[in-house]
Amino acid sequence: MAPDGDTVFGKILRGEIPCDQVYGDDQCIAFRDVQPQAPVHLLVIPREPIAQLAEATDAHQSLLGHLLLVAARVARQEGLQSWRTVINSGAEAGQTVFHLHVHVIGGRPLAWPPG
Ligand code: DGP
Repeated sequence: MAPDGDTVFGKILRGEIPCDQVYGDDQCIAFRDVQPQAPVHLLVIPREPIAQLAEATDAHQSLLGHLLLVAARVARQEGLQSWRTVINSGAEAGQTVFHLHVHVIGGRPLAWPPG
């Protein structure tokens, strides 16, 4: 994360770097992950720059629900009937971009538990 809290996803939201966007509304956008881990790998991000799920508060309850509903919407839009939603919170959990995001991963069999 940059010192001012900006991230690559902030740059995407401001249109400063391109993305393959598949959905957008007043609260969030969804776009294809640049390093896909499966045939379908989308990211749903809030327009509000919450750094990680650990920093979300009760004030974000509606937004967090909206992100999950959009995740399901874009998964179905991609033709998926089964998929995985993942939110990494914190570096040890694998979070690398500190702007809250929901991964939507599918299009192949997925093993469990994850590594
Ligand atoms: P995480 O490890 O949970 O923080 O996931 C971050 C994801 O963001 C990772 O799967 C790669 C993706 N990503 C990083 N930079 C970019 C970018 O510039 N564009 C897009 N589309 N995805 C990115």
